[in-house]
Amino acid sequence: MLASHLSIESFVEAVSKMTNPKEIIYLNGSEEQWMQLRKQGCETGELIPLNEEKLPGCYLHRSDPQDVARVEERTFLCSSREEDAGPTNHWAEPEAMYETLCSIAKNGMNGRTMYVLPYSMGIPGSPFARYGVELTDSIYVALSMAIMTRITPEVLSAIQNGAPYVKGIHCKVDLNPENRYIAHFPEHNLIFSVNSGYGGNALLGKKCFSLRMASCLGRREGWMAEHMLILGVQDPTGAVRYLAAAFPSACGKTNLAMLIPPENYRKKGWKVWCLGDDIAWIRPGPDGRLWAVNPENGFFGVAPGTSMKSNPNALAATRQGTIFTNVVRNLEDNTVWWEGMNKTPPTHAEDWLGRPWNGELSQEKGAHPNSRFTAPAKNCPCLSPAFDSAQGVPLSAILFGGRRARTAPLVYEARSWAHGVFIGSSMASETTAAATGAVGVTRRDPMAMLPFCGYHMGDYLAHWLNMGRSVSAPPKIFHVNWFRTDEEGRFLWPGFGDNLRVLEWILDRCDGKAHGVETPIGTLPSAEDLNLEGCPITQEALASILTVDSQLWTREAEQIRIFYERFGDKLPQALAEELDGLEARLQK
Ligand code: GTP
Ligand code: SPV
Ligand code: MN
Repeated sequence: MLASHLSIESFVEAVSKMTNPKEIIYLNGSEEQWMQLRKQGCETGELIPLNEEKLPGCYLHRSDPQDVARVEERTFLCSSREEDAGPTNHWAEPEAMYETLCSIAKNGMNGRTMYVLPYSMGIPGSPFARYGVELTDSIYVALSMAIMTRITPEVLSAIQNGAPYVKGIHCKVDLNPENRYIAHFPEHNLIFSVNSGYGGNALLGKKCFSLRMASCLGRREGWMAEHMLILGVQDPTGAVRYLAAAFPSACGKTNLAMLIPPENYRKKGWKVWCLGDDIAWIRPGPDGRLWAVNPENGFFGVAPGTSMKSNPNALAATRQGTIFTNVVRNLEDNTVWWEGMNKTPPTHAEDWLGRPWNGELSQEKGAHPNSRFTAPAKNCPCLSPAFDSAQGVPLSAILFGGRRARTAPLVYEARSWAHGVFIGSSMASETTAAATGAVGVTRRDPMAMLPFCGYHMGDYLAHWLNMGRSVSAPPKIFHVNWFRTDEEGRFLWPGFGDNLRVLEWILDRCDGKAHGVETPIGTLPSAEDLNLEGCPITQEALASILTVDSQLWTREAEQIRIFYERFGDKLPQALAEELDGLEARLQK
């Protein structure tokens, strides 16, 4: 299985010899097969059918209580040379890791069915599509992949006819967290995941393939695989311009991608179109711009906080054909609920663990903070007409951002592509529940790719610099922060739909139309430069989020210098110079 290419038949045979399933089923994407699987999932208890009238085709899944998020500590890059994994990845020697995994997976599918999932990331047959085959013993994973990727008979025949594909082995074994491994073998074109059934650990087309493996491919082939949403902003003239934005997990990508403009904007004809909420593959186009496609076909979104007020489009997307994971089950009408959906939690319900739960009386939260929905993209009311376009959309701007309670202002513009890469490389965010570990700790997360980059982060930053140099009209780069708080920890910026006010300034900057104020960290709008008609924010709060505190930033620069030391001589010289430049401007 370490051969970089195997016929699908040989791959299936080798894995079934090892894992010993009771049967093997090839899934070809037919509705009949999916129906059969849903039925079986209900019989095994993996799926709980929900109210057919209110939530047609929707199911609830409860994961193992110890298997509720990505496990970065147990995620490995198995390149033959340790230095190719770099200082920010866990590395393991490929042969040794492979042996370990084979011994864990030995007879691991005993008594279970092995499903063969030939899938495409991107439109099958398009030049940008990449194929994968996931072998899994989880009905939940198979049905989730059916939503998140494109599975068609054409993909299977292309693979049978020799098209390259990424091999994926996923085996639940006994879900023992101590024996959990998410391992990537980029040189062997293999992903091997054992003992988890959850999201990014198990839906191998997502983070494992579309980011870790694809970032390696992109480096070789001259494109980029990024943890980014893609959206189109339509202005009152009807023109649509496209942006991509990298925020770390649970920092607002799905919400921004499906934004509903504030009322005064809507009245004038503004509209936002969603192309993707998590992953972007970006390449140079013939016109000298960078073009982006979303390789996914669905949304694996954070449930808590999703409401008619915050994100009606996401909520609408979950009203049919959706699988909910680890949310509250409302027993009154067999529907679902989570914290932040509305102010009336069900009183007769089950929490994410399936225990009796009363939303008025229970002390504990009902839904897990990283509970999710897996919803088909086509359900989204604001899905862009360009969603199925094979060549993707041209990017006007790239945004970086994260959760920063202090330090980072609402928005600022990079001075150049290299400065933008510097901003992305040094971005930081407070950790969330999307990965196991402490929540709320500030960590540097270059381009929101720290857990997802498939090779040395220093080489990755060099690739970014090269990509900008390789095109004549690269997008402009900005940094945003919706998460500034006051002394009491309350958000200062209203966020959500009001974020369009920031996007408008950004797009006007791209057109050379908007005014900005130069500061040591980049160009900021002044309060007058933003359209704040109808915006619920005080002048005082606004002043505070549009200020650059040079003391805080001097400390920030010191911390970036410490972070950069980790990359040693792999740190691109241009970024070292950008840091020197920032320090020099701050001292002036
Ligand atoms: P992943 O799927 O993990 O990659 O997450 P994501 O980046 O798509 O994050 P998502 O949009 O699901 O948002 C996560 C959390 O941030 C939710 O609880 C949202 O309610 C909250 N959030 C999103 N946008 C904003 C905003 O503009 N302001 C504030 N205060 N919170 C926001
Ligand atoms: C994230 O954690 O960034 C996600 C969810 O989008 S997962 O698929 O688990 O990676
Ligand atoms: Mn994500």
